[in-house]
Amino acid sequence: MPEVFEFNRAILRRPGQSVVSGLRASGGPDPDFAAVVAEHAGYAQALAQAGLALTMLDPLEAFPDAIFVEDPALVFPEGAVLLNPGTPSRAGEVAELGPVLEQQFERVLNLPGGHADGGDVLVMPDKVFIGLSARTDREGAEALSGLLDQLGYRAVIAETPAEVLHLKTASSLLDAETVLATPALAASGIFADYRVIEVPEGEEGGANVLRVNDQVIAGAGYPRILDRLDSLGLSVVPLANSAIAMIDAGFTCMSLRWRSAH
Ligand code: CIR
Repeated sequence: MPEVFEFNRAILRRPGQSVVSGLRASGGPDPDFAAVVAEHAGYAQALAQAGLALTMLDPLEAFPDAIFVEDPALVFPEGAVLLNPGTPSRAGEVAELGPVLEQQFERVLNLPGGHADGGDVLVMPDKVFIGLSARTDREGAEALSGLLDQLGYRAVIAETPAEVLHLKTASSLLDAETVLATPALAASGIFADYRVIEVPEGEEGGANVLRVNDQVIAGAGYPRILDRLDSLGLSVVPLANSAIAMIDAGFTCMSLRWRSAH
């Protein structure tokens, strides 16, 4: 049985010029477009080097945040889920991804109600956490829980600390038993069934890392997280992300990843 972090395919979307107007929770200046493009290309290259075949979608200038493909949708080997992003400017991204997912998946389910962002969904081997946030409401979380049940996954709905954008802004899967989490999220107790590695104080912004096959992609600007992951015996790929971080990017949200049988 493959691990939940074993993937052979991914969908990404190339940034268009409008990406510099992407949403950001704490204000702040626009990132430099060329720097965003370079960081996105570095990320794509890391996924390819980890063994994934990439589908690179064209930019969508009308949707500045469209590079974050794992918010309007989720994918599993058993099928894809089209969600309903919890911020109005991103709602139209769903219709753009629908036909792409219809081509790649036999089953594509639609969220029947409420709002949910893929960034609030953390897939563990035995369950799928759905975090309640400013983007994912209870109606959406419960509707998504029902869809996951149809795909054979058990969902657990959890609170997310108020100051974080998404559940996965503050937590990441490292291996089948281990999560990386900010102290605030760890303290909530939702990860009581797992080994929890707490992000060192001052590096909370680096809690979103991406385990993909035998590699862990992590932000190059978080030396203590990198050391900690390395000391766990993980093969760490540090990537520059200071430009995309200005529009609240995470490594998990910039691709839809799954294991395909063909
Ligand atoms: C947004 O606010 O929607 C984007 N600027 C960033 C989305 C990042 N996605 C994620 O953490 N899952």
